[in-house]
Amino acid sequence: MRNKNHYLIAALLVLGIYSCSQKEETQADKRPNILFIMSDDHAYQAISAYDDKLLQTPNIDRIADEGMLFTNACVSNSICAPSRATILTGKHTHINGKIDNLMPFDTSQVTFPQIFQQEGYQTAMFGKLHFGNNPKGVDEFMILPGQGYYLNPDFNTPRGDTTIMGYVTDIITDLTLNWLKDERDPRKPFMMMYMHKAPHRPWWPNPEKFAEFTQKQFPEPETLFDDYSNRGTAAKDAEMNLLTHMMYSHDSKVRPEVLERMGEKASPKVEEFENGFYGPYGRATAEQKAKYDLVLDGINADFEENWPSMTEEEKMRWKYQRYMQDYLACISSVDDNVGRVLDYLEESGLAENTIVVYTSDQGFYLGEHGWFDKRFIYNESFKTPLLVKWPNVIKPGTTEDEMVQNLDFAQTLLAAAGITALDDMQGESLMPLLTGAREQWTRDAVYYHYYEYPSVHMVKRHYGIVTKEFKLAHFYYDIDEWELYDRAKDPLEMNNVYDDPAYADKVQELKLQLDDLRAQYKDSPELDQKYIQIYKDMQVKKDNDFW
Ligand code: SGN
Ligand code: CA
Repeated sequence: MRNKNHYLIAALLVLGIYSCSQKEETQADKRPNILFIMSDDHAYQAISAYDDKLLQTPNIDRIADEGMLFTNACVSNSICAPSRATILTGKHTHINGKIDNLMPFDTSQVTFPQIFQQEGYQTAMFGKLHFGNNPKGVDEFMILPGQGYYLNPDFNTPRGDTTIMGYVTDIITDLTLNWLKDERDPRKPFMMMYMHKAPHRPWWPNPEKFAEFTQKQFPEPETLFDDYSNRGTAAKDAEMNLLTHMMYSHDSKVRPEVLERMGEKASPKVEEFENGFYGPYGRATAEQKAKYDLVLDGINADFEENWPSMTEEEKMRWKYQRYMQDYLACISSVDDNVGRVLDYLEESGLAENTIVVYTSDQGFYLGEHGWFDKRFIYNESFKTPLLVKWPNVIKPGTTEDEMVQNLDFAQTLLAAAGITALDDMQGESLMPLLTGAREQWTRDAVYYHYYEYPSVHMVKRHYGIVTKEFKLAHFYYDIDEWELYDRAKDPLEMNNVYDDPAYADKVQELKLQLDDLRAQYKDSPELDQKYIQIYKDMQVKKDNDFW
């Protein structure tokens, strides 16, 4: 009996100690959770916290209302995989080696989720990585292979590949929510990367949003009919104009059969991707197709009837509206789904100790300068949305105009978690800005370098320096041209004042500062040449269809 009691007491003691230590662990690890939300090609012009003339995004806006909106956040190389490599490594692309979408990534490099994992965070990633490799340092992942599909997407997972039926934005959110609800280890803080494919081209909304948004008309940007006359060769030579490069079928969703039937009447003929329309539409089930057809029939009837009699200007306008209808409809789904996740954080009580970041891998042209796509150092693609909330740390409703970059994200998140960043990371922690210690922020200029040329959209190689007041860029490879923009006087960047004598001193000064930045970040003319050679060796062809 005595013995039995003895055992019972011992057992209770052990249980008590165990549950007590469990409790202590929960309470001891006060480090903040991180929810890093990133979409693909989401222009800041399409977030109502920045500008509400195109779209209302009440859920994304909540992050700014409760936190901070960065108005001068930018990327260091405006294209998908390079931006992701910079975010993951905290290094410029000429250092991490992923200078364009095609270069392989050296996976022996440390990516920041690995550091979080080592430091005791539970880590996960759902959605689009578009990196050529599976992620490292995440306890769980389900990612789209390559660009991924909007409808019934495939996923790579640690357990093999799988296909999930439905609309990609909803599915990525379901995966994220399920993990938060069922897989999260309450004893550990989490670092979750929730990354959307939308609104990447070819802009396929879900059927409901498609029906809703095709009923809308959107205001045109001031520079829709830009003729690039006061600029350099690069803007003129780029192949991303709505009228001349946006595709009828692939982009505007005119059925190939309709184009075929119209023949010359559908001119000017734009070169189409093979299977451009049937790529996404072809993945739909009969039931999904029936819903899309209801809307597609209307678009196609309108095109067939009205297009042949339209002027060039009217054609541009028609394409712009079709573009905005689909692009913004995709974002509207992202916004709804971000709302679902924010709601869950609130309901579960997690919100209080969770940093939420919303950003995109870069910005995008929504008809500004007559364009779609990105790549240029000009504002719409150089800048990227950045909204951050962190209860009790960031003052709600704050706007910050300092020059911050995707280069800074890794160091910022690590610093927020109290983790030391790697010495060779090249960004700066945004903690002084987030915590209101602005006087500790010293950077006044950022460095930019774009490489992927010659390739799809034909944006020439260039590097440059950007301050709050000026932007100086050097376009090279098959040209040697400089451009200077006075950001305050010419916010739409319509006039290159590089040769204007009034700016001669400014040019001198910025060139020196640019040299310093190149030296500081270990970029150089030799490296430019090295990457040109590697690109040639890879025999990357113009308009390769891989990406
Ligand atoms: C695809 C797109 C291009 C886009 C690149 C790179 N065409 O090739 O318009 O510039 O990706 O985008 S489409 O077939 O998707 O319509 S990135 O975001 O991956 O860098
Ligand atoms: Ca992108």
